[in-house]
Amino acid sequence: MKLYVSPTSPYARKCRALIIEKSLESKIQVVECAPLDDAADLLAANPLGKVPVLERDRGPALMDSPLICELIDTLSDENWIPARGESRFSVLRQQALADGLIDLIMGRRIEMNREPQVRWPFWAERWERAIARTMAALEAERAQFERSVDLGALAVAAALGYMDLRYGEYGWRERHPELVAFAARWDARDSFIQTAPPAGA
Ligand SMILES: N[C@@H](CCC(=O)N[C@@H](CS)C(=O)NCC(=O)O)C(=O)O
Repeated sequence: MKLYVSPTSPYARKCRALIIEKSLESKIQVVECAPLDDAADLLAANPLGKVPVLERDRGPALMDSPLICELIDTLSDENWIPARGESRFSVLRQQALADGLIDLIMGRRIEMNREPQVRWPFWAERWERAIARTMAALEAERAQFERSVDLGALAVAAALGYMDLRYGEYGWRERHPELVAFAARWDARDSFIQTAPPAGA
């Protein structure tokens, strides 16, 4: 199988880190690409033109990182997504919050990268408020994931890494010091060291 990624994509990082955590590197080849270049092989695999996308040996390619992580989780016995019950929904909910936080950071960044005269402050401010609410929710709910080693915790850690990469000026470590040790534990894992965004990205 082939996983198309970009080196800075936090959604792709979730999938790449999960592959490493589950020692599946020999089953899935990671292929780097630049989604904004609209390469033919990426568009053939994913008409949305987004990474990550997983090209399988059989069956259509899978897009959207939560779906790809579900597939990856089936490839070995050690489960990173509980099979059923409330714990399953808790992990998937943490992933949804984390992915939603990434969506907000990305939306804000796109807005802030526009020329000042075509920026629409309504959106940047709306996303900033949602980011602050989501960070507060993660801090309040940290007991549900801070000691866990599962996809929910991995996704939250990937989102915090993306805060560092694209919204460093928010200063999440100063505002939410209770989350610092959690992030540091994940940053020290081999899966996060190997998938860290390139310097200067
Ligand atoms: N919900 C998707 C989001 C994927 C996504 O937005 N990927 C970005 C890179 S971080 C992308 O490919 N953007 C290119 C584009 O929007 O055209 C997921 O979880 O995989």
